[in-house]
Amino acid sequence: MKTIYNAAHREHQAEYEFFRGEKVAAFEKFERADWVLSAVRAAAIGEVLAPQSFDDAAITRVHSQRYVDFLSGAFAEYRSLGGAGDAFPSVWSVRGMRSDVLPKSFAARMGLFSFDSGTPLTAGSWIAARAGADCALTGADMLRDGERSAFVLTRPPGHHAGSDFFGGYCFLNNAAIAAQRLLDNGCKRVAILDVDYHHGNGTQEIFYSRSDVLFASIHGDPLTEYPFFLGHADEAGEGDGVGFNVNLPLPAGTSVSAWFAALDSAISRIAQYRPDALVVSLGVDTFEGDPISHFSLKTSDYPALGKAIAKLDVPSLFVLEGGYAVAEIGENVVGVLRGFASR
Ligand code: OKP
Ligand code: ZN
Repeated sequence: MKTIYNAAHREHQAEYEFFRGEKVAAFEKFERADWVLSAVRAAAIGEVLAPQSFDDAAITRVHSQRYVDFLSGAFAEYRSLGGAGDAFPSVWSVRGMRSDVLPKSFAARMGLFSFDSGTPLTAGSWIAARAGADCALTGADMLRDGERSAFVLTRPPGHHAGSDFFGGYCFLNNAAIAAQRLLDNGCKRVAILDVDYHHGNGTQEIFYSRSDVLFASIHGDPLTEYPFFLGHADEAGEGDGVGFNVNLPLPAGTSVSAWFAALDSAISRIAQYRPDALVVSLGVDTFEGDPISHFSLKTSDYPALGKAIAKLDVPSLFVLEGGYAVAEIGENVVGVLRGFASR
């Protein structure tokens, strides 16, 4: 399996994030991708390629133009106002307030286009995220050109970013951008399987009223786990999308066998959908040693995940999402990719 590597990921380096009122080292750090790249090279799973470049038009298929316009210039604007360090939102538009009027204030637009204060916007966030979208688009085109699978090795992750908001360490939704590209390249139906510990609220939002993308996610129950406000089992889609959104929330502390049972049910639903291509939002924060998550997969469990995905026998694009146990992230990701290849 070939890897498309986002070398620009290092441009995004958050100085810190907040935890219980304290500044702590950012969990979503550049070493994550470095470890995955070393593991991909050490396992010799296939060539490592640089992305092609694409116009913003491929991104505004899923993100709003006003969001892309804001985000691409946001850090420069922050600096021009005298902002020091990374930028954080501090005010949000909630129920009963307007989101259709674009405020002039920078602070107000930071809030309009985000849903948490846990996603530092740094000098290089746009460069890194934009290059990640190019990697996702390159991967989608590789499937069109006949590859059976490919791996998008990028950070920051993407699945919490929605059509017009950032959050959860995510700015551009790489998996959604790739899924839309697969449709634009001729696929009739694309499935997205999200196995990250956290619910992919951005991906769900983007495709919630559509039947041409099936979104299936296994994640920590939002009653107790981030992103809290989406990811419940009764969210089945709306309008044309009814029946094409599948959430399988599991309580924090869920056993490995219960997790794989949920995977089986997600995979059966995807098989029944008969997709022309599959995008996997591959977070390995389901790992027992993950510092911010509460499932208990072991390194030796990850090949079985890849094998189960391979049984679908559909061209598959793996896109890196979370995974914060830095020393094990590479081996866990490569375990999935090798399991897939060995089917
Ligand atoms: C992104 B992805 C920990 C706070 C956690 C956000 C978690 C985002 C996870 N102190 N805040 O889904 O892995
Ligand atoms: Zn996650």
